[in-house]
Amino acid sequence: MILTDTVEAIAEELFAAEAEIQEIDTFVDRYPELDTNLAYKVQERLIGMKCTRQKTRVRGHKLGLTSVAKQKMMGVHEPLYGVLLDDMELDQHEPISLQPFIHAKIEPEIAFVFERDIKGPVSVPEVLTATAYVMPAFEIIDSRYRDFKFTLPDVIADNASSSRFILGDRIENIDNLDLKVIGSVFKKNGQVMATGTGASVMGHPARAVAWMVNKLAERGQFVKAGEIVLSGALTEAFRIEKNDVFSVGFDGLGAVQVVFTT
Ligand code: OOG
Ligand code: MG
Repeated sequence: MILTDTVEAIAEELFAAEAEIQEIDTFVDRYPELDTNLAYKVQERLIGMKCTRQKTRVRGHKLGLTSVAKQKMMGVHEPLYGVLLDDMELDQHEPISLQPFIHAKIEPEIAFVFERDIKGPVSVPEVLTATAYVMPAFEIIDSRYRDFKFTLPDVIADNASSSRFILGDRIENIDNLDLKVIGSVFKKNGQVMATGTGASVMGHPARAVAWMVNKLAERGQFVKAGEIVLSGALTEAFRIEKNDVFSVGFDGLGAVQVVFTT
């Protein structure tokens, strides 16, 4: 089979798995040609299908596996990136139904928005000076793969397990905030599940952003002004059960809380 057929077949299977809320087998054994590079091509094709068929648009980008906690949890020791779409955003004040998910998990993140386009090569200080504002955030991830298990090319193809995201209030002035040392407390139903600091994310969340921007540049892509970038979970992710309430509080960034139903 030629590579464009592989890309098309994998993207179709991933699209259907999400639409039908059905977990599927990973692809690396079935398509030995699926390496990281081809996997990003699948991701791009999958995003194209979603934009056309779901009439949605690109809203930003996400990083994944940028913390040791997440890399250990998933057994994948390299970061990756994916795309956020308009229809993935949920409101922090609306209860969230678990109906659309296969086996969703939730994780705390710091979100960035930039005042101008940023193209690689870019440094950490350049990312910070281009930042318009940051927000505390939750990401809901939902792997399309059986038992939430995958290799790096599989999870890249699956748009980095993207499913939904929830943003807190904006912090416009980050000059007096050191994102590296801010602490976060992640709670489920009032109980502390995990804590983290900005430094958990590749030493500094802006370093994760710079890493992605530089990777995007290799593919001729960039982050546009106004797009949202999720810099990756600070802690491990937790499985969401019906009626769970999750909150995350960050020093100096405020908090986000989300309530799930059935
Ligand atoms: C891959 C996505 C990881 C993060 O923030 O680490 C991610 C996964 O764990 O399913 O979004
Ligand atoms: Mg994440």
